[in-house]
Amino acid sequence: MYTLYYHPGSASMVVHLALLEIGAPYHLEKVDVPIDPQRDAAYLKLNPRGQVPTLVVDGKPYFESAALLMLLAERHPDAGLAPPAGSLLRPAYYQWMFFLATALGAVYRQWFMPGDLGSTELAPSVRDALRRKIEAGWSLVDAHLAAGGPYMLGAEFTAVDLLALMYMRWSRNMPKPVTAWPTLRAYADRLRERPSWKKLYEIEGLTEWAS
Ligand SMILES: N[C@@H](CCC(=O)N[C@@H](CS)C(=O)NCC(=O)O)C(=O)O
Repeated sequence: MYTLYYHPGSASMVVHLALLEIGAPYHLEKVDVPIDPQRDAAYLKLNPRGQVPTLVVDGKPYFESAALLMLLAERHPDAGLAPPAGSLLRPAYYQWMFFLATALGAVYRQWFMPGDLGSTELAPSVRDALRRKIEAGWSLVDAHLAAGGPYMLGAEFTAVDLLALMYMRWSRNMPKPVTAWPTLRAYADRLRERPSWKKLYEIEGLTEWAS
């Protein structure tokens, strides 16, 4: 039994999605963000950064959504979310996981949380630079899928697609949402048909960008 500390629609959603895809038993604990160090001292002991997600595995708490996703994929090989270690697709699996988490995930965080860059509102030049980085990331993914989809690792759906799906959703209110790229739009539509996505919306009470 896993325990997932989550906030609806946040970085925890990819971990939640993976648990649903795997069919593993889990317990949810909702966390209000930003956390209040006074009220949430107990949570800070689980996750010293005060962020979501935190996943408790075998009684120990861990953070970082992409790492948690890879951990779940490894612990449940029958779900087929990761190519086996040593297989031909394993290098591409690592490459895209880390690309998505760093070139997109970390930049989204700066876009949505200007406090990380020391201000309450992003300066126009910084905002523009972050927007261009995010769009460049999506252009690269779009070209990759157009050259050899339908999924990030080719023929088979994997955990990489779950991570991409969460980050694609985060673009929905940006100047150029992913649905503006035809290949990404078709990719997002394909992924949003998965039962895990619909179930996640029900459980987390999400509405926007359902399909
Ligand atoms: N790199 C981390 C980022 C986690 C993150 O930024 N979580 C956000 C929600 S999407 C959060 O907890 N924000 C509250 C805060 O930082 O105060 C991950 O992917 O797990």
